[in-house]
Amino acid sequence: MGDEALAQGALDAGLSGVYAYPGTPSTEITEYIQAAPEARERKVHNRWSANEKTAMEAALGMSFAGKRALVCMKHVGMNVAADCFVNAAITGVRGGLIVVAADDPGMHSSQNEQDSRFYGDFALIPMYEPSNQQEAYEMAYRGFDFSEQTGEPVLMRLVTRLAHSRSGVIRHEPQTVPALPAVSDASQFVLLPGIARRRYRALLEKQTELLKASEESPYNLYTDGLDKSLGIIACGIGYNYLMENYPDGCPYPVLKIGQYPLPRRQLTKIAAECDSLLVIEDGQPFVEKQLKGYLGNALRIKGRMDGTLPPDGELNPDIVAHALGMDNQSVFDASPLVEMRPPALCEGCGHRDMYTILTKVLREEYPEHRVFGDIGCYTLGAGAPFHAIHSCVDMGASITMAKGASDAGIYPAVAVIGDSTFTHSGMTGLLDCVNEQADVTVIISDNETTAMTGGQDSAGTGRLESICAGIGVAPEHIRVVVPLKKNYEEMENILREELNYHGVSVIIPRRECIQTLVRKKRNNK
Ligand SMILES: Cc1ncc(C[n+]2csc(CCOP(=O)(O)OP(=O)(O)O)c2C)c(N)n1
Repeated sequence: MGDEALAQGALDAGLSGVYAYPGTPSTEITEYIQAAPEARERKVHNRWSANEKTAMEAALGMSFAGKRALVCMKHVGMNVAADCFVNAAITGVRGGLIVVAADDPGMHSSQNEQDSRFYGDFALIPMYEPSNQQEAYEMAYRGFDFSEQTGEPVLMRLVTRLAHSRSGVIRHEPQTVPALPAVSDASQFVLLPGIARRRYRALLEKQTELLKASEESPYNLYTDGLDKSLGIIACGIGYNYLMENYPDGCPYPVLKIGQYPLPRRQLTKIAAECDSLLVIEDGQPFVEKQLKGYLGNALRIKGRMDGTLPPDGELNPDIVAHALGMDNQSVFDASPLVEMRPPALCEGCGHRDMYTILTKVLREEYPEHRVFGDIGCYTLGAGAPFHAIHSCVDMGASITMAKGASDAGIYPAVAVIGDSTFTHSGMTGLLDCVNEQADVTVIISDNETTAMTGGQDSAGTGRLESICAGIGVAPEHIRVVVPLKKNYEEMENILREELNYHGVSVIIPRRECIQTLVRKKRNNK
């Protein structure tokens, strides 16, 4: 898998630690390192972090100490890590630091399809975008050196189709990298305004060096073509989608982009040679927009913005063929044959019992209720048969949205959040509730794992009650129940009591995820 190739590249480059919070399609990078014998032998750090921001900060700390660190997250994780991420460009790094953002064009398992390349551009750091698994390996293998040379973190952008598809990969000799000395003049990392201004100017000056590196990069490849009526700029996996349509070579000049900032020299060359340009990029029109700035409007630029390619969703070889006036049907369309099956909670899942009681009590006795949901398996409570939640926005938003709605007079305001999401970013919202004695009922549906992404460890397992008490929830309003049919009456009573209490209460229905339970039983056998 692209994820695994990247992980192996990082290991072969002398990685000292991976820091990550699970998120599709990035999860398998960390899982691969967790399972790798060489990671165990070399004691490469590989435990899950509480969220993407803590992961990013820990990796920066490892880099500060002179060692090579990898941070992995899905695209929306970049929003969580952004504060440290953007400032890490200003502090710079010591040990090589690669930040992986795995984007999900087409939203296979995400709530948006934002393009992480904007983050790299915003932070003014170099970026890699592999077009295949081998490049994912190469970029990780060489990226730490590049990060150490430039003194900057490198952002590596993947997309789902590359992260999760498979190919053979040729490895290089594993490197044994002596750790660099830790930063001794720590003022580099002390972003007081006087230092930050100086560092920011240095970062701006470094852009010339980064541009030169892009222009000389083997990942930015110009291939000439006879037909100059069109020039094609193909980014990352977009290059694969293009070349699948031309097994004998593309008739048009092609500029393959795998490294940013955009290589100005090659862009000017292809623009000067061709009558028009087509930009093929998965995600948002990141390059297409910049081209209009580089090249002005004199040249016709086609892509997602002028409708040559669709403005949203994942690209594929057929969509690219269509944009080029060809009618290939290489992708088999199974939709007429397969009935749509919306995802649903597993049979035997504790979230089901929680929703059974919650919807029963709320619908029968509190018709004005609103339930603020969160992100995890329990988001499936939005669908049939429960139709139980009225919002799902971002990780942690259930508690804080319930608070805001309660502040605005909604009663009862209920939040439903999972255990991993609670420790990811729900805890701080709970503190806001406690500080204002908000009238909210928080249900932490605890299956003792991070189930949605495949059952990774959950940071607060075994400690949720003490965390809530530590935050200041009154101990008598922290209620633990076992969500099973035989306990329905007790669950109903507890829910009613806490809904009628006009302060902060936390109900924790706790029962192990049915999937991890089955897996454990199978492994024990
Ligand atoms: C910022 C961000 N990071 C990661 C994810 C991926 N993700 C979706 S749900 C989830 C965790 C859910 O775990 P938990 O809250 O315990 O609920 P469960 O799935 O176990 O019911 C993760 C990591 C995401 N959607 N957003």
